Amino acid sequence: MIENWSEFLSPYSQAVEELKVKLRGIRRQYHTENIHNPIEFVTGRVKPIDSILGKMVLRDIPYEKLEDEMQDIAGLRIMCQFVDDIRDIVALIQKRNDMKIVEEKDYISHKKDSGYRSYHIIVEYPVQLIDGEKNVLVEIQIRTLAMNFWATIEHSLNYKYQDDLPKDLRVRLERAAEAAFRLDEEMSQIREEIR
Ligand code: 0O2
Repeated sequence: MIENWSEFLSPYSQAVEELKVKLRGIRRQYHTENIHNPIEFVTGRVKPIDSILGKMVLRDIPYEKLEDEMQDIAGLRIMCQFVDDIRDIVALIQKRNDMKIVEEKDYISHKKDSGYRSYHIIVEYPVQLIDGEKNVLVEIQIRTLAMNFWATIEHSLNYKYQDDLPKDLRVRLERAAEAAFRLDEEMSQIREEIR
């Protein structure tokens, strides 16, 4: 059992707040230097308690293993204009020394069965607390605006249907994901031609 949820979640909130500032700082620097900005916008959240509890049941995660096995209690999302921007952001995160990458999941080259595409990086991030340093896991999702458009709507539709969408609707969503990906490809090609 978690006796005090706000105490348990507090380092995660701190990690999210700090990383939002840092990632938005990178965005600002690109803007100031007047070079193509790979970051369109950044969002962050701490997973709501009911979602944590739901995922614990779904993935059979006991309380003792929550910190190690639930990698997305703290989540950051970076939205990019182009697929190539995602590679740039990944390279940028790989070079940083204020966080340690523990896992990378490339759902762009290997999309999920649902059609979902995004690049996920799980990092270990140290937060400074009054009783010392604590490493927390943070999931950074990097995706294009088109991938985000699809994922946001698919997530809310699935939520309404409690993850039990009829097969024909799932097939249509998969097709919509492909259409979003083709849109990304077309936008990249148009950009290349303009260049
Ligand atoms: P939230 O917070 O509501 O977004 P795995 O065991 O690898 O299948 P795991 O460990 O949960 O699953 O990690 P995964 O799949 O790498 O990342 C989970 C998060 O990625 C999800 O969080 C979503 O944010 C996003 N995601 C993964 N698959 C899909 C998908 O098919 N559609 C959409 N819209 N998003 C997806 P949560 O837990 O769903 O919660």
